[in-house]
Amino acid sequence: MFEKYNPQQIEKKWQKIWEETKLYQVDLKAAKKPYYNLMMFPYPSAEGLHVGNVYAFTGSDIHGRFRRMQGFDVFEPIGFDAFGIHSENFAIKKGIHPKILIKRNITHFKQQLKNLGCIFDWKHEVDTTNLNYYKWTQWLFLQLFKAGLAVRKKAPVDWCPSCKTVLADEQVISGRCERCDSQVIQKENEQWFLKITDFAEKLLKNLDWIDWSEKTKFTQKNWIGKSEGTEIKFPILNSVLSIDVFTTRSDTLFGCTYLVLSPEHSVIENIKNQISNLKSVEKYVENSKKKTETERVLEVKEKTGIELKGIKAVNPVNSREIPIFVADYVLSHYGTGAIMAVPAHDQRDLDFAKRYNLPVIETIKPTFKKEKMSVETSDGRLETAYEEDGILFNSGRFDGLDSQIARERITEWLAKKGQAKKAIHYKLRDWLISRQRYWGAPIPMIFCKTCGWQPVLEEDLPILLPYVKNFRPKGTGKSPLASVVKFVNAKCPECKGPAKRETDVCDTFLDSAWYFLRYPSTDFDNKAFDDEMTKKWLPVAIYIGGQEHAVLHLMYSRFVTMALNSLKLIDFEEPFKKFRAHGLLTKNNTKMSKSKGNVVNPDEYYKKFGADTLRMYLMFLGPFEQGGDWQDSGIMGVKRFLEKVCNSSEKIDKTNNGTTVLAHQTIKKVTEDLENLKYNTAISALMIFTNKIADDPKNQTLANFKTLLLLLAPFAPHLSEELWQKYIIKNPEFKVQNSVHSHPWPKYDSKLVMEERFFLVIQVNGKVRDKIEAKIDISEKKAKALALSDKKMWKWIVGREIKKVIFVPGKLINFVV
Ligand code: ANZ
Ligand code: ZN
Repeated sequence: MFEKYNPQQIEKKWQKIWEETKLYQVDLKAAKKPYYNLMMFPYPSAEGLHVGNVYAFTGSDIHGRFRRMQGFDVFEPIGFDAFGIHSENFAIKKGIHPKILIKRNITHFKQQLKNLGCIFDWKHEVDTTNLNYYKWTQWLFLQLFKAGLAVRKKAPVDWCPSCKTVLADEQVISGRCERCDSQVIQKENEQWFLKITDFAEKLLKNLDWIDWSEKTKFTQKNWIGKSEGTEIKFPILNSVLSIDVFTTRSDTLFGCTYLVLSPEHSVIENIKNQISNLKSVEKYVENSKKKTETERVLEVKEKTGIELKGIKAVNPVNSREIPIFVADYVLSHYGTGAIMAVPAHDQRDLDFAKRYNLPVIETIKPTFKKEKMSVETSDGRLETAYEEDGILFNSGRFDGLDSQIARERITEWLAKKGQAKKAIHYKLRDWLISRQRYWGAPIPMIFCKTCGWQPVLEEDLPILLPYVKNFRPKGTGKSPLASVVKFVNAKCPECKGPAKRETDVCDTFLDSAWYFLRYPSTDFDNKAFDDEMTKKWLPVAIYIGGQEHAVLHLMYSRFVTMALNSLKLIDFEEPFKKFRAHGLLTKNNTKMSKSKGNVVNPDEYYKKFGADTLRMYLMFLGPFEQGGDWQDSGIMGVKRFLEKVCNSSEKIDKTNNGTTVLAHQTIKKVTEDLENLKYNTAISALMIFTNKIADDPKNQTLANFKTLLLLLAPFAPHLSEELWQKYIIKNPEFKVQNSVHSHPWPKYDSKLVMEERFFLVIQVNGKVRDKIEAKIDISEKKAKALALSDKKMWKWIVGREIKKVIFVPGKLINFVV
C-alpha cells in the first residue's frame, strides 16, 4: 500500500491544528533570539490575493520557517494597507462605500492568506484604516510638524485629472499617474510637504552599509541624485541683477556662449521693463506651463526656447557678452533653475545652438589623441558634442590643464572674486502628502485666521474620518470632506476661536511608512510603539518585497525612521538591515495584468493542487530574486514530486537509522541555498534526494527520510508535518514540541561532504611529467591553469608553442608542443 497524497484534506487539517495550538505565536516579550521577518503587506483589493502576492509571501515565509528551525524566535506578522486611492476608486466603480467594501475585502484576503500555510502571527495584525492605527499615523504627522519636517508650501505640483488629486513626485511615472495611468498636469497649489530632502545626504550615505539588493540601492541613489558642482554668478549688463547658474562642468566656462533660464525663473519678472519682446516671452512661459515635466525634458530633437531681447549677460571669465534665453528643458526646481550653455560640450546645448544659430566654442580636447574627438560635418560644424573630460584649450591661463584640475582652479579663482562658490544639489524633492480625496487619514491640522496653521492637540486624536455618503472626488481641487460642515468647523487649539480643519487626507504611503514599527506594539493602545518592544525587535532582520517600491515606500520608510531617530524617539537610523527585492512573476513571458486577462488566481490552484504544490511550483520557476514564468504545464511535475515523497515513505527501512553521503550533501546544499534565497536550486537538490530514496535501497533509511522531511518543511509545511507525525512521531495526539516545524534544522558532517578529489595526470606530448591533486569536476580551463602554474612543468613547456591541449575530465591533461 502506498501513502496517498491528499492535500485538500491534510492542509485544512494542519492549518486548524497549528492555529489551535498557537504553534507560530511568538511571546514577543520573552523571546530570546528575536528575528523580525517582514514582508510587504498587501493592499486588500476586491479581486483577492494576486498570485504575485503569493509568490512574494511564499519566498518570505520559507525564509522565516528556515530561521525558525535554526532556533530563532521568528516574528512574521501580516496586515493590510487598506487606505488609498486604489481602494477608493474600486469602491466608486462598484458603488459600495469603502467602509463596507474594504472590510469585506480584508475578510476574503485573510482566508486566502490562511490557505497558504504561512507562519503568520495573527495576534499582531495591522489594518491601516483602523482607528487605533490611523490615530498614530496622525500622531506621526504631528511629531513631524513639531520638528519642522512637515511644512505648507505653494508649489507647482502634479495633478491627476482622473483621480482628481495631486500626486507625489514618486507617484508620477513617465508623466503618468502611478494609479490610473492618466497623463498628469501641473498645478500651482498650497499643500503639505514632508521634508525628506533634509535627509538627502543621510539617505545616500547609509546606502554604503545597509545590506540591500544592489538594484534597489542603485535606484535610490539615482533618485536622490547628488550632484557636486559650482554656482557661478553671471552679471546682467546695465543692471544690478545677476543670474546664478549651477554647473558640474566649470572647466567648460570659456566655451559658454549663452545662458538659459527656466520659464519660472524670477529674473524674468524682475527685469521685465528691459525686455523688448516681453509679449512673446510671456506667451512662451504660459505655453510651457501646460506641458508635463517629462514632455519638457525628454530628449526631443526640437528644443524650443526664446531669447530675452534687450538684455545680455557677461561671462565672468572673459567678459564676453552673451545672450539669455528662456527654454523649458531647463527645470525650475533643479539647481538654480538656470544654466550656462556650452554647446561644444553638451549635446542638448548643441542641438539648441544649431537651431538658434548660436556660436560654438570648443575648449576641451581628449587627453589621448587616439580617442575620438567631436564629430564634425563637412562644413566644419560640430555634429556631436565632446562631453568627456580632457585637456583645456581656448581657455586663457587655464590652457593645458586637465578638466578635473581646471574645475578646482576656475572655481577657486572666481570664488576669490565673489563670483562663484562650490555647491551640492540633489534631485530628490520634498514629499507631497496632501490628497484631495476621501479614503485616508485626515491631516490633523487646523487653520485659524488669527493664529495660522495649528496642530491638533495630541489628546484630541484621532481625528475621525467621518462617514460621507457621497465620497466621490468633486474635481473642485478639494476633498469631499470639505463639504462636511460638522467636520470642517473646529476650535482653534491655540486661541479657542472658530477655525477650520484641514480637509485633505494623508497620502497612503504615510500609512505604510511606519507600519513595521506598529506590529510588535499592537498590544499598546496608549502609544504608537513601545520602547522596549521596539528595542527588542527592530530594526527588521530581513524585509522582502517588490523592487517597484524602491523610491516610494522604501524611501519614505527610511525617511520616517531617520526623522524619528533625529527626534530621539527610536535609536536606529535604518528600518531594514537587510532588504531583498524578489523578481517578477510573468505568464508566458508577459506581465500579468487584468487588461491582458492573464492573471493567475491562486484559489483555483489551492483547490486543485494544494498550497504545498503551489508554493513549491512558484519557488521552482527560477531564482527568487529574478522571478520566473508561470506555465500551467509545469505545476504537474511538482505535484508528482510531492506524490513521490509520499510514496517513498512506505519503502523506508524503519530499522536502519544510518545516513548516507547524499543526505549530508543535500543538507549542505539546501542550507546554503536557503541562506541566499536560491529556492529553485534547493528544490532541485530535494528532488534528486527524493529520487534516490524512492529508487535506491541503500538510501532508504529512516534517518534519510527524517532529513528529507526536515529539509522539505519550509517549502511544503503541510505534507512534511503529516508524514512526520505519521512515520516519525507516531503519536495520535499532536504536541507543539513534536511538530516538524519545532525540530532543529538538520546539520551535516563536513567530512562526509568533502568534494571528491583525484590526481590529475599532466602529460607533455603524451609523456607523463607530473600529477597534481585537484577537484574531481575540475574544468579544462582550470586544469590548464593549474598545470601551467606547476614549476616542474616549466622546463618542458617554457619557450615552446603549445599547439594543442587534450583534456580528459577526471583523468588527464596533455599538452602538444
Ligand atoms: C554647463 C555644462 C557644460 C554642463 C557641459 C554639462 C556639460 P547633473 O550631473 O545631473 O547634476 N543643469 C543644471 N541645472 C539644470 C536645470 N535646472 N535643468 C536642466 N539642466 C540643468 O547635471 C548638472 C548639469 O545639468 C549642469 O552642468 C547643467 O549643465 C545642467 F559641457 O553646466 B552643465
Ligand atoms: Zn487661533
